[in-house]
Amino acid sequence: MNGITLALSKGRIFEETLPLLAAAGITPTDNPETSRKLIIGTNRPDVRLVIVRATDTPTYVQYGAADMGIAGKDTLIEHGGAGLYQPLDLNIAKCRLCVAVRKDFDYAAAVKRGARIRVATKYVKAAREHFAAKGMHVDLIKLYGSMELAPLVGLADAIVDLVSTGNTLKANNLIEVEDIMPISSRLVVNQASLKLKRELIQPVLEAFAGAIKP
Ligand code: PRT
Ligand code: MG
Repeated sequence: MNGITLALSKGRIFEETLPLLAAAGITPTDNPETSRKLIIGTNRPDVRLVIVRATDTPTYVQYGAADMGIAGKDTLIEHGGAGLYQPLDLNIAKCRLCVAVRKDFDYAAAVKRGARIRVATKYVKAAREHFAAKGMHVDLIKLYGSMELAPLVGLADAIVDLVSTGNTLKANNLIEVEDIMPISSRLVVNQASLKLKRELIQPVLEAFAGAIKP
C-alpha cells in the first residue's frame, strides 16, 4: 500500500486511540465495535486501520502488514519486540502486571520457605523474568484467558495478570501480593516503514506525541 496502515485492537485500545487519531486529523469511517469490517478506512485516503487481536498487533507490524500499531507493554514483552521501533509511550490502556493469590494462601510464607509454587499466566515471559529475579522456583502454566479462575479450582497457587480497578480480583476472593510493573500502550512502528514512509509516518508520530495525556 502507498499510504499507511495502522493496526489496532477493538475495545479499550481503540477507544483510547480515537483522541490521538483526531489530533493527527484522522477519523475512522466505521466503528469496529459495531462493524464486522477488519479493514477500516479513514477520512484520509492515505490512512487505513486494520482491526486485529491485541496480542497479534506486534506481529502485523513486525512483518510490515501494518506500518504502525498500538500495543500494550504486556503484549510487547511477550512478543519480544523484533523488527519494531517503540518511539512513544501513549499512556493509554493503563493497568499493572501483578501477582495475585487466593486470600487464604500465605504467599509470603511460601516465598520464605522457598516453596516451589505453580503460577498460571498468559504472560509467561514477564512472569519467568520476575520470579527468576527473585530467585524463586516456579512452575508456569500457560493460559489464554480468565487467569483468575486458576487458583479457585486448584490449577495454580498464584497468577500473574493485569489489574486495573481490582474488581475482578475482589469478586473472586483473590488478593494482589506483588506489583511487577506498570503497563500502558506503546506506539510501535515497522523499522523498514519508518525509513521508506517517513514523510507519512513522522507527522502522525508528532501529532500523537503532542496529544499524549500525562
Ligand atoms: O480480550 P482478548 O483476549 O481479545 O485480548 P486482550 O485481553 O489481550 O485484549 P484487551 O483488548 O482486553 O486488552 C488490550 C490491552 O489493554 C492489554 O494488552 C493491556 O495492555 C491493556 N489493559 C488495560 C488491560 C486491562 N487494562 C485489564 N484490566 N487488559 C486486560 N485487563 C483485564 C485483566 O486481564 C483482568 O482479567 O481486565 C481484568 C481486570 O480488570 P479489573 O478492572 O477488574 O482490575
Ligand atoms: Mg481482554
